[in-house]
Amino acid sequence: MTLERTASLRSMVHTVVDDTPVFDIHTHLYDPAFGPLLLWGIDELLVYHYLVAEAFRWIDQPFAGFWKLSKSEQAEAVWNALFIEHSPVSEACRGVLTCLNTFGFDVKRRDLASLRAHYAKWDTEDFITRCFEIAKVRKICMTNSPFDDLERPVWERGFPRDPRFVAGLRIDPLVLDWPATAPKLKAWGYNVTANLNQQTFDGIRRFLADWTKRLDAQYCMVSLPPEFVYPGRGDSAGNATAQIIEHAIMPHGREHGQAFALMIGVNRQVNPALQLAGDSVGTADVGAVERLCAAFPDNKFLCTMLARENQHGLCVAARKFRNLHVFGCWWFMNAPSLVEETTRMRLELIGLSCTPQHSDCRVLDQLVYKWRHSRGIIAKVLAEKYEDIAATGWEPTRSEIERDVGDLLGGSLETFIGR
Ligand code: RAT
Ligand code: ZN
Repeated sequence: MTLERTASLRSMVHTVVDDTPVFDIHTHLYDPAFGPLLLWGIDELLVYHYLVAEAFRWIDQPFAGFWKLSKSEQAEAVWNALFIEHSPVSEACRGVLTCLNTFGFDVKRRDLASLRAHYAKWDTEDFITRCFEIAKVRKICMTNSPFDDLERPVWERGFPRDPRFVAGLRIDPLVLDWPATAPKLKAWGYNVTANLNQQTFDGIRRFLADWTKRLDAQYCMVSLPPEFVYPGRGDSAGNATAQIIEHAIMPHGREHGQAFALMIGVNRQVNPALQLAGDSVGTADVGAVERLCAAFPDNKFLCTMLARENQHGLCVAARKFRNLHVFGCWWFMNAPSLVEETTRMRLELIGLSCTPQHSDCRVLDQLVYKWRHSRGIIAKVLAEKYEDIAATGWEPTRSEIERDVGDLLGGSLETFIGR
């Protein structure tokens, strides 16, 4: 290929990746019907737990003192520590600047008060539309937990759905802490006991079926610690997790054609004083995922792992099991250098049959930066791969590139989960 053709191929790939609407398959955003649960604005951006963890590296104050501050005071503390007293070079800080810059604010003024004044002019509905348009997001999947006391009553009441916000049924307490969860299900009218017997599994299945229907859930999701193994690990908690998966979630998934999404590798609350920012990472056992995929060939699994060390093994697992779809560069993996190496490795090992990224946004505005940054990396890696095959004479056409990018940005996942 001539240099000119290479440059035009590259620019075509960037254009297509920038312009293709994405289905963001995992976020913590909420349908506007949830009112204050949908977070947006400069203060929410600043108190994002990714930033709070970084700010505490500088803030010389007891953790408890910080948590007693109002949200705007916390935001100011983070702003001062990470933007004013030091340059905001981390990915999470850069993300705030990408948002502000995209919204037309002059970031070089370094003026939090004027940023707040700008934000005060917007209303929620307009802001949602604006963020979706700028980020070119066609729909997002929420994280919806029946165990969340703020969220549950809204679902129980019912509301007209905003089609841009689809639901994901999140069930961590059910999978990880049956002793504490059994009484809740019982209180909600499900015929379960502390004993994991057939009657209990049937009750759990009814609970999953009811909430799947109520949410119109795209998939059922759990986050798991690095110690997660399948089959069970001998102690009672590990065994309960494995049994609930085997006897309730798997048959439920088959009955409803619903994929089970696994997010593996989070060590919860290694520093509880950091609250939501207090979770860490550990290397997990990819073999557990392989054994699940092998044991339940008629179930579909989505999987993302938190440790960099697990990314290669997970890709290889996807080469062995077509009922496994790898997605996202999750949380501590969502740093440009790691997204780039992971995306490149995935394309090299499993081609286009994966979903390179989800946003994990907790604040609506973040759609803008998370997708801008991710698209840049996906385009760069993809262009490199097309250039490599073009060197053999196999030059991809624009419509082939559009097809491929549509798949990477949510299309292949929709096909996989059948939604
Ligand atoms: O990335 C995050 O915001 C984490 O706090 C977690 O919520 C994680 O994404 C999860 O879904 O458990
Ligand atoms: Zn998440």
